[in-house]
Amino acid sequence: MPLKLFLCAALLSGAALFHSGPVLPYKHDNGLTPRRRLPENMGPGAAILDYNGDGLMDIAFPTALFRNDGNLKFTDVTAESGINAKVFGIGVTVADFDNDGRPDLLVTTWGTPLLYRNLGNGKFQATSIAEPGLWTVAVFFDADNDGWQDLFLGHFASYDPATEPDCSYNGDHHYCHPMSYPPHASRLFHNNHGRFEDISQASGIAGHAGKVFGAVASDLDGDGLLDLFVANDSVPNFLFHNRGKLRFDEVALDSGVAYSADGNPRSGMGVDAADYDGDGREDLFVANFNRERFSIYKNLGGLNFHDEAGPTGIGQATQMYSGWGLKFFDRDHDGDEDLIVVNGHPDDRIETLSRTLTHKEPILYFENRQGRFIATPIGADYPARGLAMGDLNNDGQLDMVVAGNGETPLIFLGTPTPGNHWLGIDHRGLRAGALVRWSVSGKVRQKRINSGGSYLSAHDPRVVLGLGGASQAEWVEIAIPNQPVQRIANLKADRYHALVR
Ligand SMILES: [Ca+2]
Ligand SMILES: [Ca+2]
Ligand SMILES: [Ca+2]
Ligand SMILES: [Ca+2]
Repeated sequence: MPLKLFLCAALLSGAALFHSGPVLPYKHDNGLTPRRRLPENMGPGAAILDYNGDGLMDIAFPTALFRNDGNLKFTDVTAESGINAKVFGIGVTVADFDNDGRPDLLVTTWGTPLLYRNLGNGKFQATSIAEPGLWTVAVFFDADNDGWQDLFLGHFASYDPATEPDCSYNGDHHYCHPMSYPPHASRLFHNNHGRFEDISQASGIAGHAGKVFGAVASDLDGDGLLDLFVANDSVPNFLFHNRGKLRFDEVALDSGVAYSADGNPRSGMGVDAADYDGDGREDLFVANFNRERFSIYKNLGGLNFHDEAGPTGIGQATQMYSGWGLKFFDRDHDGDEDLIVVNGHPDDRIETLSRTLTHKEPILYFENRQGRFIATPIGADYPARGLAMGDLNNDGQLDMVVAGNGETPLIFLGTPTPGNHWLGIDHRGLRAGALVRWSVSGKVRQKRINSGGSYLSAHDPRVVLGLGGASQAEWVEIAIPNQPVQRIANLKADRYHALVR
Protein backbone atom coordinates (compact mmCIF):
# COMPACT_ATOMS: atom_id res chain seq x y z
CA MET A 1 0.00 0.00 0.00
CA PRO A 2 2.67 2.62 0.84
CA LEU A 3 4.49 1.72 -2.40
CA LYS A 4 1.32 2.20 -4.46
CA LEU A 5 0.65 5.58 -2.86
CA PHE A 6 4.21 6.68 -3.59
CA LEU A 7 3.91 5.75 -7.27
CA CYS A 8 0.60 7.60 -7.61
CA ALA A 9 2.11 10.74 -6.15
CA ALA A 10 5.10 10.48 -8.50
CA LEU A 11 2.92 10.04 -11.58
CA LEU A 12 0.71 12.98 -10.62
CA SER A 13 3.69 15.29 -10.28
CA GLY A 14 5.04 13.97 -13.61
CA ALA A 15 1.79 15.00 -15.27
CA ALA A 16 2.18 18.52 -13.92
CA LEU A 17 5.72 18.85 -15.31
CA PHE A 18 4.72 18.00 -18.90
CA HIS A 19 1.40 17.79 -20.74
CA SER A 20 0.70 15.44 -23.64
CA GLY A 21 1.05 17.32 -26.92
CA PRO A 22 -0.21 16.81 -30.47
CA VAL A 23 -0.08 13.37 -32.13
CA LEU A 24 1.72 13.27 -35.48
CA PRO A 25 0.23 11.14 -38.29
CA TYR A 26 3.38 9.03 -38.51
CA LYS A 27 4.41 5.57 -37.35
CA HIS A 28 8.01 4.39 -37.45
CA ASP A 29 8.57 1.35 -39.70
CA ASN A 30 11.29 -0.72 -38.03
CA GLY A 31 11.23 -3.43 -40.73
CA LEU A 32 10.37 -6.03 -38.11
CA THR A 33 10.94 -9.64 -39.21
CA PRO A 34 10.38 -12.91 -37.31
CA ARG A 35 14.15 -13.35 -37.48
CA ARG A 36 14.80 -10.15 -35.42
CA ARG A 37 17.72 -8.61 -37.40
CA LEU A 38 20.17 -6.24 -35.70
CA PRO A 39 19.14 -2.95 -37.41
CA GLU A 40 15.44 -3.32 -36.61
CA ASN A 41 15.51 -2.18 -32.98
CA MET A 42 17.97 0.73 -33.34
CA GLY A 43 15.94 3.69 -34.52
CA PRO A 44 14.59 6.14 -34.95
CA GLY A 45 16.08 9.47 -34.03
CA ALA A 46 14.19 12.78 -34.09
CA ALA A 47 15.18 16.36 -34.89
CA ILE A 48 13.73 19.77 -34.06
CA LEU A 49 14.68 22.48 -36.57
CA ASP A 50 13.15 25.46 -38.35
CA TYR A 51 13.73 24.30 -41.92
CA ASN A 52 11.62 27.05 -43.54
CA GLY A 53 12.79 29.96 -41.37
CA ASP A 54 9.34 31.08 -40.19
CA GLY A 55 10.25 31.08 -36.48
CA LEU A 56 8.26 27.92 -35.75
CA MET A 57 10.18 24.74 -34.93
CA ASP A 58 9.48 21.84 -37.31
CA ILE A 59 10.04 18.13 -36.63
CA ALA A 60 12.05 15.63 -38.67
CA PHE A 61 12.51 11.88 -38.45
CA PRO A 62 14.91 9.95 -40.71
CA THR A 63 12.15 9.34 -43.27
CA ALA A 64 9.58 12.07 -42.55
CA LEU A 65 9.27 15.86 -42.12
CA PHE A 66 6.47 17.78 -40.39
CA ARG A 67 5.98 21.54 -40.82
CA ASN A 68 4.84 23.51 -37.78
CA ASP A 69 1.89 25.67 -38.91
CA GLY A 70 1.42 27.32 -35.51
CA ASN A 71 -0.96 26.54 -32.66
CA LEU A 72 0.74 23.13 -32.40
CA LYS A 73 -0.65 22.03 -35.78
CA PHE A 74 1.77 20.01 -37.90
CA THR A 75 1.54 19.11 -41.61
CA ASP A 76 3.31 16.15 -43.21
CA VAL A 77 5.55 17.66 -45.92
CA THR A 78 7.74 14.60 -46.49
CA ALA A 79 6.78 14.04 -50.13
CA GLU A 80 7.06 17.68 -51.28
CA SER A 81 10.32 18.27 -49.37
CA GLY A 82 12.29 15.54 -51.13
CA ILE A 83 13.00 13.59 -47.93
CA ASN A 84 13.30 9.94 -48.96
CA ALA A 85 10.70 7.91 -47.05
CA LYS A 86 11.87 4.62 -48.57
CA VAL A 87 15.34 4.25 -47.00
CA PHE A 88 16.00 2.23 -43.83
CA GLY A 89 16.47 5.33 -41.70
CA ILE A 90 18.17 5.27 -38.31
CA GLY A 91 19.24 8.75 -37.16
CA VAL A 92 18.72 12.38 -38.18
CA THR A 93 20.81 15.42 -37.34
CA VAL A 94 20.89 19.08 -38.36
CA ALA A 95 23.59 21.61 -39.27
CA ASP A 96 24.01 24.45 -41.74
CA PHE A 97 26.98 22.75 -43.40
CA ASP A 98 27.21 25.22 -46.31
CA ASN A 99 26.80 28.39 -44.17
CA ASP A 100 23.93 29.77 -46.26
CA GLY A 101 21.79 30.37 -43.17
CA ARG A 102 19.46 27.44 -43.81
CA PRO A 103 19.61 24.30 -41.63
CA ASP A 104 20.49 21.16 -43.58
CA LEU A 105 19.84 17.53 -42.60
CA LEU A 106 21.91 14.39 -42.39
CA VAL A 107 20.12 11.03 -42.22
CA THR A 108 21.98 7.89 -41.15
CA THR A 109 20.71 4.59 -42.43
CA TRP A 110 21.25 0.88 -42.73
CA GLY A 111 22.47 1.70 -46.21
CA THR A 112 23.90 4.92 -47.62
CA PRO A 113 23.95 7.96 -45.31
CA LEU A 114 22.23 10.95 -46.93
CA LEU A 115 23.20 14.63 -46.72
CA TYR A 116 20.19 16.82 -47.51
CA ARG A 117 21.01 20.36 -48.62
CA ASN A 118 18.20 22.79 -47.72
CA LEU A 119 17.43 24.65 -50.95
CA GLY A 120 15.30 27.29 -49.21
CA ASN A 121 12.11 26.69 -51.17
CA GLY A 122 10.83 23.93 -48.90
CA LYS A 123 12.87 21.33 -50.75
CA PHE A 124 15.98 19.35 -49.93
CA GLN A 125 18.54 17.91 -52.33
CA ALA A 126 20.08 14.57 -51.26
CA THR A 127 23.62 13.35 -51.83
CA SER A 128 25.20 10.20 -50.41
CA ILE A 129 28.22 10.86 -48.24
CA ALA A 130 29.71 7.40 -47.58
CA GLU A 131 29.45 3.80 -48.69
CA PRO A 132 26.57 1.63 -47.43
CA GLY A 133 26.87 0.47 -43.83
CA LEU A 134 25.13 0.46 -40.47
CA TRP A 135 25.54 4.20 -39.79
CA THR A 136 24.12 5.46 -36.52
CA VAL A 137 25.02 8.86 -35.07
CA ALA A 138 26.24 11.93 -36.94
CA VAL A 139 27.74 14.95 -35.14
CA PHE A 140 28.60 18.22 -36.87
CA PHE A 141 31.24 20.28 -35.07
CA ASP A 142 33.94 22.72 -36.11
CA ALA A 143 37.07 20.74 -35.22
CA ASP A 144 39.59 23.33 -36.50
CA ASN A 145 37.69 26.57 -35.75
CA ASP A 146 37.65 27.64 -39.41
CA GLY A 147 33.93 28.50 -39.29
CA TRP A 148 32.81 25.39 -41.21
CA GLN A 149 31.27 22.45 -39.41
CA ASP A 150 33.12 19.17 -39.80
CA LEU A 151 31.35 15.82 -39.52
CA PHE A 152 31.82 12.75 -37.35
CA LEU A 153 29.88 9.85 -38.85
CA GLY A 154 29.49 6.97 -36.41
CA HIS A 155 29.18 3.36 -37.47
CA PHE A 156 27.78 0.53 -35.38
CA ALA A 157 29.18 -3.03 -35.67
CA SER A 158 30.13 -4.71 -38.94
CA TYR A 159 26.90 -6.27 -40.09
CA ASP A 160 25.94 -8.66 -42.87
CA PRO A 161 22.39 -10.04 -42.75
CA ALA A 162 23.60 -13.16 -44.60
CA THR A 163 25.65 -14.15 -41.55
CA GLU A 164 23.20 -12.97 -38.87
CA PRO A 165 23.81 -15.17 -35.81
CA ASP A 166 20.85 -17.13 -34.44
CA CYS A 167 19.92 -16.05 -30.91
CA SER A 168 16.86 -18.23 -30.22
CA TYR A 169 15.51 -19.06 -26.78
CA ASN A 170 12.49 -21.29 -26.08
CA GLY A 171 11.83 -21.46 -29.84
CA ASP A 172 11.69 -17.67 -30.43
CA HIS A 173 14.22 -15.52 -32.26
CA HIS A 174 15.56 -12.63 -30.20
CA TYR A 175 17.84 -9.75 -31.09
CA CYS A 176 21.43 -10.88 -30.56
CA HIS A 177 23.61 -9.05 -28.06
CA PRO A 178 25.96 -6.59 -29.80
CA MET A 179 28.85 -8.80 -28.59
CA SER A 180 27.84 -11.15 -31.45
CA TYR A 181 29.08 -8.65 -34.07
CA PRO A 182 32.63 -7.35 -34.71
CA PRO A 183 33.41 -3.63 -34.23
CA HIS A 184 33.77 -1.24 -37.17
CA ALA A 185 35.58 2.08 -37.67
CA SER A 186 33.77 5.44 -37.87
CA ARG A 187 34.59 8.44 -40.08
CA LEU A 188 35.65 12.06 -39.77
CA PHE A 189 35.14 14.52 -42.63
CA HIS A 190 36.71 17.97 -42.87
CA ASN A 191 34.30 20.59 -44.20
CA ASN A 192 36.22 22.53 -46.87
CA HIS A 193 33.85 25.43 -47.67
CA GLY A 194 30.85 23.11 -47.93
CA ARG A 195 32.65 20.09 -49.41
CA PHE A 196 33.40 17.11 -47.16
CA GLU A 197 36.87 15.56 -47.35
CA ASP A 198 37.49 12.22 -45.64
CA ILE A 199 40.22 12.68 -42.99
CA SER A 200 39.42 9.50 -41.04
CA GLN A 201 42.96 8.12 -41.33
CA ALA A 202 44.98 11.31 -40.88
CA SER A 203 42.87 12.47 -37.92
CA GLY A 204 43.33 9.22 -35.99
CA ILE A 205 39.58 8.45 -35.88
CA ALA A 206 39.77 5.44 -38.23
CA GLY A 207 42.30 3.67 -36.02
CA HIS A 208 39.63 2.88 -33.40
CA ALA A 209 36.96 0.33 -34.30
CA GLY A 210 33.86 0.55 -32.13
CA LYS A 211 30.09 0.06 -32.03
CA VAL A 212 28.99 3.66 -31.91
CA PHE A 213 25.55 4.71 -30.67
CA GLY A 214 25.98 8.12 -29.04
CA ALA A 215 28.45 10.99 -29.50
CA VAL A 216 28.82 14.55 -28.28
CA ALA A 217 31.30 17.27 -29.24
CA SER A 218 32.31 19.49 -26.32
CA ASP A 219 35.43 21.35 -25.20
CA LEU A 220 36.13 19.07 -22.24
CA ASP A 221 39.50 20.55 -21.22
CA GLY A 222 38.72 24.20 -21.99
CA ASP A 223 41.57 24.66 -24.51
CA GLY A 224 39.34 26.15 -27.21
CA LEU A 225 39.23 22.99 -29.33
CA LEU A 226 36.19 20.70 -29.43
CA ASP A 227 36.77 17.16 -28.21
CA LEU A 228 34.54 14.22 -29.10
CA PHE A 229 33.13 11.73 -26.60
CA VAL A 230 31.74 8.55 -28.20
CA ALA A 231 29.64 5.90 -26.43
CA ASN A 232 30.13 2.35 -27.66
CA ASP A 233 27.91 -0.65 -27.10
CA SER A 234 29.71 -3.64 -25.48
CA VAL A 235 33.21 -2.27 -26.18
CA PRO A 236 35.02 0.57 -24.32
CA ASN A 237 33.89 4.17 -24.96
CA PHE A 238 36.16 6.62 -26.84
CA LEU A 239 37.28 10.07 -25.81
CA PHE A 240 38.92 11.72 -28.81
CA HIS A 241 41.02 14.59 -27.45
CA ASN A 242 41.46 17.32 -30.07
CA ARG A 243 45.19 18.07 -30.36
CA GLY A 244 44.76 20.73 -33.04
CA LYS A 245 45.47 20.57 -36.78
CA LEU A 246 42.61 18.04 -37.15
CA ARG A 247 44.37 15.32 -35.16
CA PHE A 248 42.81 13.40 -32.27
CA ASP A 249 44.23 11.16 -29.53
CA GLU A 250 41.96 8.51 -28.01
CA VAL A 251 42.31 8.93 -24.21
CA ALA A 252 39.18 7.29 -22.72
CA LEU A 253 41.05 4.76 -20.58
CA ASP A 254 43.35 7.33 -18.95
CA SER A 255 40.43 9.73 -18.53
CA GLY A 256 38.25 7.21 -16.68
CA VAL A 257 35.35 7.15 -19.16
CA ALA A 258 36.11 3.90 -21.07
CA TYR A 259 34.79 1.30 -18.61
CA SER A 260 32.54 0.84 -15.59
CA ALA A 261 34.10 1.20 -12.12
CA ASP A 262 34.77 -2.56 -12.03
CA GLY A 263 36.54 -2.51 -15.41
CA ASN A 264 33.88 -3.79 -17.79
CA PRO A 265 32.75 -2.18 -21.03
CA ARG A 266 29.09 -1.21 -20.82
CA SER A 267 26.33 -0.83 -23.41
CA GLY A 268 26.66 2.89 -24.07
CA MET A 269 23.72 4.34 -25.98
CA GLY A 270 22.64 7.96 -25.45
CA VAL A 271 25.05 10.64 -24.21
CA ASP A 272 25.19 14.31 -23.27
CA ALA A 273 27.66 16.86 -21.92
CA ALA A 274 26.77 19.66 -19.51
CA ASP A 275 28.07 21.31 -16.36
CA TYR A 276 25.59 19.74 -13.92
CA ASP A 277 27.41 20.85 -10.77
CA GLY A 278 28.22 24.41 -11.85
CA ASP A 279 32.01 24.21 -11.40
CA GLY A 280 32.70 25.53 -14.92
CA ARG A 281 33.72 22.15 -16.39
CA GLU A 282 31.67 20.05 -18.78
CA ASP A 283 30.58 16.70 -17.33
CA LEU A 284 29.46 13.66 -19.34
CA PHE A 285 26.44 11.36 -19.12
CA VAL A 286 26.01 7.93 -20.73
CA ALA A 287 22.81 5.88 -20.75
CA ASN A 288 23.59 2.15 -20.53
CA PHE A 289 21.76 -1.20 -20.44
CA ASN A 290 19.71 -2.56 -17.54
CA ARG A 291 21.74 -3.74 -14.52
CA GLU A 292 24.74 -1.66 -15.69
CA ARG A 293 23.57 1.68 -14.19
CA PHE A 294 23.93 4.86 -16.24
CA SER A 295 27.15 6.88 -15.96
CA ILE A 296 27.43 10.50 -14.83
CA TYR A 297 31.10 11.40 -15.23
CA LYS A 298 32.10 14.45 -13.22
CA ASN A 299 34.89 16.40 -14.94
CA LEU A 300 37.73 16.78 -12.41
CA GLY A 301 39.89 18.87 -14.78
CA GLY A 302 42.87 17.80 -16.87
CA LEU A 303 40.67 15.35 -18.79
CA ASN A 304 40.09 13.25 -15.66
CA PHE A 305 36.56 12.07 -14.90
CA HIS A 306 34.90 10.19 -12.04
CA ASP A 307 31.59 8.35 -12.29
CA GLU A 308 29.27 9.90 -9.71
CA ALA A 309 26.32 7.54 -10.38
CA GLY A 310 26.18 6.63 -6.66
CA PRO A 311 26.23 10.02 -4.91
CA THR A 312 24.00 11.74 -7.51
CA GLY A 313 21.25 9.10 -7.22
CA ILE A 314 21.48 8.34 -10.96
CA GLY A 315 22.76 4.78 -10.42
CA GLN A 316 19.94 3.65 -8.18
CA ALA A 317 17.24 5.26 -10.34
CA THR A 318 18.50 3.69 -13.60
CA GLN A 319 19.50 0.21 -12.38
CA MET A 320 16.66 -1.62 -14.17
CA TYR A 321 16.41 0.44 -17.38
CA SER A 322 18.00 0.65 -20.82
CA GLY A 323 18.45 4.32 -21.76
CA TRP A 324 18.62 6.02 -25.15
CA GLY A 325 17.83 9.70 -25.84
CA LEU A 326 18.72 12.15 -23.10
CA LYS A 327 19.32 15.84 -22.52
CA PHE A 328 20.40 18.19 -19.76
CA PHE A 329 18.24 21.33 -19.73
CA ASP A 330 17.00 23.80 -17.13
CA ARG A 331 13.35 22.76 -17.02
CA ASP A 332 12.31 24.93 -14.08
CA HIS A 333 14.44 27.98 -15.05
CA ASP A 334 16.19 28.12 -11.68
CA GLY A 335 19.62 28.21 -13.34
CA ASP A 336 20.78 24.60 -12.90
CA GLU A 337 20.77 21.73 -15.38
CA ASP A 338 17.96 19.20 -14.96
CA LEU A 339 17.87 16.00 -17.03
CA ILE A 340 15.49 13.89 -19.08
CA VAL A 341 16.23 10.29 -20.17
CA VAL A 342 13.98 8.11 -22.35
CA ASN A 343 14.19 4.34 -22.00
CA GLY A 344 13.12 0.99 -23.44
CA HIS A 345 14.49 -2.56 -23.48
CA PRO A 346 15.91 -3.36 -26.95
CA ASP A 347 14.32 -6.86 -27.06
CA ASP A 348 10.59 -6.65 -27.81
CA ARG A 349 10.28 -10.26 -26.57
CA ILE A 350 12.14 -9.70 -23.27
CA GLU A 351 9.02 -10.43 -21.22
CA THR A 352 9.11 -14.10 -22.36
CA LEU A 353 12.58 -14.39 -20.82
CA SER A 354 12.42 -12.16 -17.74
CA ARG A 355 9.95 -11.58 -14.92
CA THR A 356 11.44 -8.23 -13.96
CA LEU A 357 12.20 -6.52 -17.29
CA THR A 358 9.69 -5.03 -19.73
CA HIS A 359 10.00 -3.89 -23.35
CA LYS A 360 8.34 -0.55 -22.61
CA GLU A 361 9.96 1.56 -19.90
CA PRO A 362 9.25 4.94 -18.29
CA ILE A 363 10.60 8.29 -19.43
CA LEU A 364 12.51 9.66 -16.44
CA TYR A 365 12.79 13.35 -15.55
CA PHE A 366 15.50 14.19 -13.02
CA GLU A 367 15.30 17.39 -10.99
CA ASN A 368 18.74 18.74 -10.07
CA ARG A 369 18.86 19.56 -6.35
CA GLN A 370 22.39 20.77 -5.58
CA GLY A 371 23.94 17.97 -7.66
CA ARG A 372 21.57 15.18 -6.54
CA PHE A 373 18.99 14.08 -9.09
CA ILE A 374 15.42 13.26 -8.03
CA ALA A 375 13.57 11.02 -10.54
CA THR A 376 9.95 11.44 -11.68
CA PRO A 377 8.38 9.23 -14.40
CA ILE A 378 6.66 11.05 -17.28
CA GLY A 379 3.73 9.54 -19.21
CA ALA A 380 3.08 5.85 -19.83
CA ASP A 381 5.81 3.27 -20.49
CA TYR A 382 7.07 3.33 -24.09
CA PRO A 383 9.80 1.73 -26.30
CA ALA A 384 11.72 5.01 -26.66
CA ARG A 385 14.83 5.65 -28.75
CA GLY A 386 15.41 9.20 -30.06
CA LEU A 387 14.77 12.36 -28.03
CA ALA A 388 14.74 15.90 -29.42
CA MET A 389 14.16 18.84 -27.05
CA GLY A 390 12.90 22.19 -28.26
CA ASP A 391 10.23 24.82 -27.94
CA LEU A 392 7.41 23.91 -30.32
CA ASN A 393 5.08 26.75 -29.22
CA ASN A 394 7.66 29.43 -28.33
CA ASP A 395 6.50 29.81 -24.73
CA GLY A 396 9.99 29.30 -23.26
CA GLN A 397 9.10 25.90 -21.81
CA LEU A 398 11.10 23.19 -23.58
CA ASP A 399 8.97 20.49 -25.16
CA MET A 400 10.08 16.99 -26.12
CA VAL A 401 9.68 14.77 -29.14
CA VAL A 402 10.23 11.12 -28.23
CA ALA A 403 10.65 8.67 -31.10
CA GLY A 404 9.66 5.07 -30.32
CA ASN A 405 10.86 1.97 -32.15
CA GLY A 406 8.01 0.83 -34.42
CA GLU A 407 5.69 3.40 -32.80
CA THR A 408 3.96 6.73 -33.28
CA PRO A 409 6.16 9.42 -31.64
CA LEU A 410 5.17 11.07 -28.37
CA ILE A 411 5.17 14.84 -27.89
CA PHE A 412 5.18 16.37 -24.42
CA LEU A 413 4.81 20.07 -23.74
CA GLY A 414 6.73 21.73 -20.93
CA THR A 415 4.79 23.64 -18.27
CA PRO A 416 5.86 26.85 -16.52
CA THR A 417 7.34 26.90 -13.03
CA PRO A 418 5.44 29.55 -11.06
CA GLY A 419 7.58 32.57 -10.18
CA ASN A 420 10.50 31.66 -12.45
CA HIS A 421 11.47 33.52 -15.62
CA TRP A 422 13.43 32.63 -18.75
CA LEU A 423 15.23 34.30 -21.60
CA GLY A 424 15.63 32.81 -25.06
CA ILE A 425 18.59 33.48 -27.37
CA ASP A 426 18.38 32.94 -31.12
CA HIS A 427 21.83 33.50 -32.64
CA ARG A 428 23.54 31.88 -35.62
CA GLY A 429 26.80 31.71 -33.67
CA LEU A 430 25.33 29.37 -31.04
CA ARG A 431 27.20 26.37 -32.35
CA ALA A 432 29.34 23.89 -30.42
CA GLY A 433 32.28 25.71 -28.86
CA ALA A 434 30.33 28.89 -28.06
CA LEU A 435 30.08 29.98 -24.43
CA VAL A 436 27.07 31.91 -23.10
CA ARG A 437 27.42 33.81 -19.81
CA TRP A 438 24.64 35.76 -18.17
CA SER A 439 24.25 37.89 -15.06
CA VAL A 440 21.06 37.88 -13.00
CA SER A 441 20.79 39.91 -9.78
CA GLY A 442 24.60 40.09 -9.72
CA LYS A 443 25.08 36.30 -10.04
CA VAL A 444 26.91 35.12 -13.18
CA ARG A 445 26.13 31.74 -14.74
CA GLN A 446 27.51 30.15 -17.88
CA LYS A 447 26.58 27.47 -20.40
CA ARG A 448 28.74 25.89 -23.09
CA ILE A 449 27.08 24.99 -26.37
CA ASN A 450 27.68 21.39 -27.44
CA SER A 451 26.84 19.44 -30.57
CA GLY A 452 25.31 15.98 -30.81
CA GLY A 453 24.27 14.23 -27.65
CA SER A 454 20.98 12.44 -27.01
CA TYR A 455 20.57 9.41 -29.31
CA LEU A 456 20.52 9.73 -33.12
CA SER A 457 18.76 13.11 -32.66
CA ALA A 458 19.10 16.91 -32.81
CA HIS A 459 17.65 19.63 -30.58
CA ASP A 460 16.26 23.16 -31.10
CA PRO A 461 19.34 25.33 -31.86
CA ARG A 462 18.12 28.20 -29.65
CA VAL A 463 19.19 28.48 -26.02
CA VAL A 464 16.82 29.15 -23.13
CA LEU A 465 18.46 30.58 -19.99
CA GLY A 466 16.90 30.29 -16.53
CA LEU A 467 16.58 33.63 -14.67
CA GLY A 468 14.92 32.37 -11.47
CA GLY A 469 12.70 35.13 -10.01
CA ALA A 470 14.34 37.98 -11.98
CA SER A 471 12.50 39.78 -14.79
CA GLN A 472 15.63 40.57 -16.80
CA ALA A 473 19.29 39.70 -17.21
CA GLU A 474 21.72 42.58 -16.52
CA TRP A 475 23.77 41.27 -19.43
CA VAL A 476 24.31 38.26 -21.65
CA GLU A 477 27.72 37.53 -23.18
CA ILE A 478 28.28 35.30 -26.18
CA ALA A 479 31.83 34.10 -26.84
CA ILE A 480 32.50 32.36 -30.14
CA PRO A 481 35.96 30.95 -30.99
CA ASN A 482 38.16 33.42 -32.94
CA GLN A 483 35.68 36.30 -32.53
CA PRO A 484 35.44 39.19 -30.04
CA VAL A 485 33.08 38.58 -27.12
CA GLN A 486 29.65 40.09 -27.68
CA ARG A 487 27.85 41.57 -24.64
CA ILE A 488 24.21 42.67 -24.67
CA ALA A 489 22.83 44.59 -21.67
CA ASN A 490 19.37 44.60 -20.06
CA LEU A 491 17.60 41.75 -21.83
CA LYS A 492 13.96 41.35 -20.77
CA ALA A 493 12.69 37.98 -19.54
CA ASP A 494 10.05 35.66 -20.96
CA ARG A 495 10.76 36.24 -24.64
CA TYR A 496 13.18 35.18 -27.36
CA HIS A 497 15.80 37.69 -28.46
CA ALA A 498 17.05 37.36 -32.03
CA LEU A 499 20.64 38.52 -31.77
CA VAL A 500 23.01 39.25 -34.60
CA ARG A 501 26.64 40.17 -34.50
CA1 LIG B 1 9.35 26.32 -39.39
CA1 LIG C 1 22.56 25.27 -45.40
CA1 LIG D 1 16.85 23.57 -12.97
CA1 LIG E 1 7.06 25.00 -25.23
